[in-house]
Amino acid sequence: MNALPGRALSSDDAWETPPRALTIAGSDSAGGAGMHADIRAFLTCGVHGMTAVTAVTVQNSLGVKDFVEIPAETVAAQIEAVVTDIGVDAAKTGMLASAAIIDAVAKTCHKVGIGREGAAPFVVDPVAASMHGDPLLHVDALNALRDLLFPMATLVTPNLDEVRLLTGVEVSTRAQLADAARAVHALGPQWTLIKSGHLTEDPECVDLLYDGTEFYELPGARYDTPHTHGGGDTMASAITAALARGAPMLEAVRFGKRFVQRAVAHSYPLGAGVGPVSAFWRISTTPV
Ligand code: PXL
Repeated sequence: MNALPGRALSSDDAWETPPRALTIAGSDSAGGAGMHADIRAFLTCGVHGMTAVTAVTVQNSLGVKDFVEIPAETVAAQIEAVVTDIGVDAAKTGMLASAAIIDAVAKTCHKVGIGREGAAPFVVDPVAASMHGDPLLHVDALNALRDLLFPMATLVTPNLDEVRLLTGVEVSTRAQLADAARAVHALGPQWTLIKSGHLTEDPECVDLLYDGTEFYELPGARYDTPHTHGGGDTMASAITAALARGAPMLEAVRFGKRFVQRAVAHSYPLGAGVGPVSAFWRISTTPV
């Protein structure tokens, strides 16, 4: 279970640079989701994490109160600064907030070699809203996400709300996941992962991966906890970390699924609302 796809980090590698991953995402002041979750997943997967911050949210466990966007040129400049100096083995997106930011991210990623035509795999998690339903993407940015980013993506990872927003396909049973996967795949990504966490009537949580030819079912347990804040971000980040370590897609997605399951099993309450999933399971919490 603990095995991580890709190259091993042993004590012999102590002075070796680990694989590098970039998250293009928003900050969550409560530390549960967004770039905070991404960096935690990267770290616990043995990957050096870098960030291009897109927005700063004002939130706690009860919801997102407000957010300010980072200027699109600054988002682009962050990506270019780190990739041209440090390099990148895989990248992912989270909250992108606006069409202007998506446009800048698409152009810059293309320029620096992130995405289907480039060397670095690109995981696009099409974050549209928080789990409380607070919007994290302007409605007029959906077209930009669909038209500019999806065709560049090595993998897209929508949940069922995002599938409905992006394609109009409604899913209420496990059997309909394949329709969702076909509809999302038609938007141009190389691989599509449909997450079924929102099928709460289903006793299991079976996600579906599709490459345009084959469907791969990813079975998993469904945990009875309200504390799932940051679950989608954590899964996409664990997949990105495995890709950065050189794992093939199927292995990386299977790893991401196992990683997020353990994180949900170790989720904890925080504040008066919804707590986060936890990457603590991968590290020791024994005091020094
Ligand atoms: O989990 C989606 C997400 C992504 N990014 C940020 C968030 C959230 C959910 O609240 O706040 C910044």
